[in-house]
Amino acid sequence: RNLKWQMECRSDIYRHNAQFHSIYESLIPPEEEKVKQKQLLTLLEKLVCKEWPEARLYLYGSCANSFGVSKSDIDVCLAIGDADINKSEVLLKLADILQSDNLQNVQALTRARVPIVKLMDPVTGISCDICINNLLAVVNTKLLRDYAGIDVRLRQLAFIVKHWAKSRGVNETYQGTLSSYAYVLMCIHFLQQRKPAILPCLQGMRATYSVTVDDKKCAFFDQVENLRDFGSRNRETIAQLVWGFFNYWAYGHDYTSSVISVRTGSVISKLEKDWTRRVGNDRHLICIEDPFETSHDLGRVVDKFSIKVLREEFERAADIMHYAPNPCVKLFEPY
Ligand code: 3AT
Ligand code: MG
Repeated sequence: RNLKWQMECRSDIYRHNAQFHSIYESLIPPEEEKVKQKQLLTLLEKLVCKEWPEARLYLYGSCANSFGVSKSDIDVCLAIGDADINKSEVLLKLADILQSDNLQNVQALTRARVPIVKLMDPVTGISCDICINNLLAVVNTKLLRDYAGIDVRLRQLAFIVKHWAKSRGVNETYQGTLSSYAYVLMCIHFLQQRKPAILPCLQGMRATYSVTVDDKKCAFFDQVENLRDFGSRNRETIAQLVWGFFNYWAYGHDYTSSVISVRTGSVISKLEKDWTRRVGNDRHLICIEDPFETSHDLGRVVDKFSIKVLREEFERAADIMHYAPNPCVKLFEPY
């Protein structure tokens, strides 16, 4: 009877794994979306160059970090060499230029935390946010993309986690839950911690890429095509990793004293970062260190109410992965 039970468990594991795989596949954006994004970027470059010939446009965020699901908006950064420009003026000017070229819903949000121009391109149907000189975001986009190039399980895990977070309403920074960027860092960190590790710590290796942005040195190993075998000694499947991820954030993480750090590939202490008490609005109830802006805690948006929501959601997800007969359905049920 024991053997029969073991066989049933094993077939369940295979079935769940196949289901997670097909959810992942269904979230990957089709190639024609990439083509349309390029088309819009080319149009924007043409318009911007007329006014600022030296300027450059970079894609960042999920359309460029390889963690974008189908039908995402695109994030664009306008890099104008001059650091002394008045961002609001540039944004208003930019909005003017775009408006007169048939782009729709053009809006300059000059007072936002990250000031942007929003627009919708009626030809491709793509919505887009353009910010100015936010080069740190362009560099962290590259770091995420490079990690994704090492082991496909990162992209699989992050797609499932992002899909879960959106379905459960815990991907809303204005409501005190976490950004997509924070969730991807949590996935990278988790895979750095597996035994054997599935991901290395790129910032702890010999730097093959190095730039200085806003006086911060951003350096890491980026020849990831040489790291394709890195995780091969670890044979964990995507279903096991999804379970492990939620289990860690539900029952394994020390919320009182720990900070997760992709930069060091380890867990570090709140004490060492001086993140032990509330300063202003930063409560540090869940601590996720930004890989480059190391004084920046991506969990700082979380307050005493939303931490409860988050932790209950992690526990719910872990318990579903453990006990539910059909975790792939239950996990993503709308809240
Ligand atoms: P979605 O698919 O749009 O949900 P995304 O990866 O585009 O995911 P966001 O729209 O939240 O994520 O952010 C866009 C990019 O901006 C991602 C990252 O490169 C940068 N970014 C976001 N939040 C922060 C932050 N708090 N600190 C530094 N960079 C950030
Ligand atoms: Mg985005």
